[in-house]
Amino acid sequence: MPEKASGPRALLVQPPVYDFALYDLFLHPYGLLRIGAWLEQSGYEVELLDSLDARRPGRADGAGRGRIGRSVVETPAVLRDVPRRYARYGLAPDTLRERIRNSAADVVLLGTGMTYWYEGLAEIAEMLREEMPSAPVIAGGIAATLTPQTVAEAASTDYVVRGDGDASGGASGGASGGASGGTSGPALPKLLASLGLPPLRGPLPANPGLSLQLRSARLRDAAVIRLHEGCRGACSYCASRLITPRFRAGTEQDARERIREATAAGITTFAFYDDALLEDSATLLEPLLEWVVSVHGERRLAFYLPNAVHVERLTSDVARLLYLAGCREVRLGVESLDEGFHARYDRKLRSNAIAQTVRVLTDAGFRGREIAAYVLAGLPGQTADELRGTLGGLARLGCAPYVAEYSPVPGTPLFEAACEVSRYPLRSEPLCHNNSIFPTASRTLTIHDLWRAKAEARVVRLELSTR
Ligand code: B12
Repeated sequence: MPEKASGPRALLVQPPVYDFALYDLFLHPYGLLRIGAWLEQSGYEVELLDSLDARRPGRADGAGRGRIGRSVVETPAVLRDVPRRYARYGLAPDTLRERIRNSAADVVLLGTGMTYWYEGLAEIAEMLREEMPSAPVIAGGIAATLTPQTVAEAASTDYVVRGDGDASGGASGGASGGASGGTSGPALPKLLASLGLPPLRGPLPANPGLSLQLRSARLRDAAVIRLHEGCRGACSYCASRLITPRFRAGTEQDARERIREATAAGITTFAFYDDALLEDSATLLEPLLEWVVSVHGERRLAFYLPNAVHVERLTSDVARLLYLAGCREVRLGVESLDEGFHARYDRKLRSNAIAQTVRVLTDAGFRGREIAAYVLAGLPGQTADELRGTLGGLARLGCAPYVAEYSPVPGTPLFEAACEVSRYPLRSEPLCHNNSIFPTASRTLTIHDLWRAKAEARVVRLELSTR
C-alpha cells in the first residue's frame, strides 16, 4: 500500500481516447490543470496522470504537436459502416493501472473532452474503482458539461460537475449527485466539503498549474494560454455558450504571468485556446503582444492559434503585433465564403471581409501557408457546390484551407436539424458526434464530396508551402 501523505491528496486524470484519428495539436487538459492549481492553492498535494503521455517516437515536432501511440481495437457496432480503423490512444492499460495503484489519492478529478470520447472515461473509471475503491471520482470538463448523463454512466460516478465548478465564475457551475451543492453556490468546493475533504480556498485561478503540466513529457514543449472565456457570438453550430454562458474577459496581468512562468521553465511555444481571442484586442491582446516583443524581442517566442480567430476583427495593428511577437500561423474562422451560409448559421462574416484580412496579414509579413482558414463541412442544408466554391475562393486568395467536418453538439441550436439529416442516432449515442465519421453526410453533401474537398484542400496547402 502506498504511504499516505499528511495533507489531502488529489489525482487529476486525463483519460485515454478511443477514436478513428487523433492528432495532438496542443491537446492539453487545460481546464483540469486549472482545477489542479485551485487544489494546490488550497493545500492539496496534486498528482497528474496524463493517459495520453505516449508520444510515438520520432512523431513529435518539438513544438508541442505530434502523434500519440495507439492500438487498433474493435469498432463499436453503431460505427461499423465507417471504413476506417478504430483505435485506443494512450499509455498501455497495465501502465495506467500501475500508476493508479501507486497513488495514495483521497479524491480523483477526472477530466472529460469531446462528447464522443466516453469509452476512455469508462475504461479508466473501472481501473480507478478496482485499484482505489475508497477514493471518490469527480468528473468535470467539456463532456461533463455538455452530456452529464452519459459521463455519469460511463464514469460510474454520482459526482459530475458542470461548468467550472465555481459559481462565482459562470451560470453553468453546478454539480449533480451525492450531497453536492446543486446548481447554485460554488459546486466543487461544496462537493469536496460534503465528501469530508478540505474546502477549496480563494477563487478559481485564471491559469493552469505549470508544475503539474511539466510532469507529463508530452506537455512540456508548449503552454496553452487563454485570454478570455467564452464568446459573445451565437453561432448555431457552436457549443461555446453552453460551456461558458457569459463571456468573461481575462486580464493582461494573468496572461503575462502565464508567459513569464512558462518561459522561466524553458517553454517558448504558446497556443491560444480562446473562442474569441480578438475580442477587445486593443485593450488586452495588443498590449500583451507589445509586452512580449519588448521583453523577448521580435519573433523569439512562437504563438499558434489552433482554435482560429474572427476574420473581421483582425485589424492591421493586431496582424503586425501577432507577426512581431512570433505567431507562426494565423488560422482564420472563415467556415464559408458563401453569404447564404453566414446568414443561416452564424452571422459572423461578410464574404468580402476575408480578402481584406488576407491583405492585412500579407502586409504584416505572413506568407504562404502561414495564412490558413478553417472551412466547415456538413452543416444541415449545406451543398457540395458551396463547399467547392469556398475552397476555390480561398485558393485564389492565397489562403491555406483546412476542411473541418461538423461535429453536432447537443444543446446547440443546430443539433435538432443535424439529427434530422444524420444516418446515425445522434440523440441517443454520443459516439456519433464524432467529426471523423462525417455524421451529417447528406444527398446535398456526400462523404465522397467531403473526401474530394479534403484532397483539394491538401493540394492547395502543398502549393502554398512552396511560396
Ligand atoms: C482548444 C480546442 C480544440 C483544439 C484542441 C483539441 C483538444 N482535444 O483539446 C483543437 C483546435 C485541436 C480542437 C479540435 C477539435 N475540436 Co475543439 N475545442 C477547443 C476548445 C476551444 C477549448 C477546449 C478546452 O480545453 N477548453 C478549456 C476548458 C475545459 O477549460 P475551462 O473552461 O477553464 O475548464 C473549466 C471547466 O470545464 C471545469 N473543468 C474542466 N475540467 C474539469 C475536470 C474536473 C474534474 C472538474 C471538477 C472540472 C473541470 O473547470 C475548469 C476551470 O475553469 C473548445 C471550446 C471551448 N470553449 O471549450 C472546442 C471544442 C471542445 N471542440 C469541439 C470540436 C467540434 C472540435 C473538432 C471536432 C473540430 C473539427 N470539426 O475538426 C476537433 C476535434 C479534434 C480532436 N479529435 O481532438 C467542440 C466539442 C465537440 C464535441 N462533440 O464534444 C467544442 C466544444 C467547440 C465548439 N465550439 O462547439 N479543438
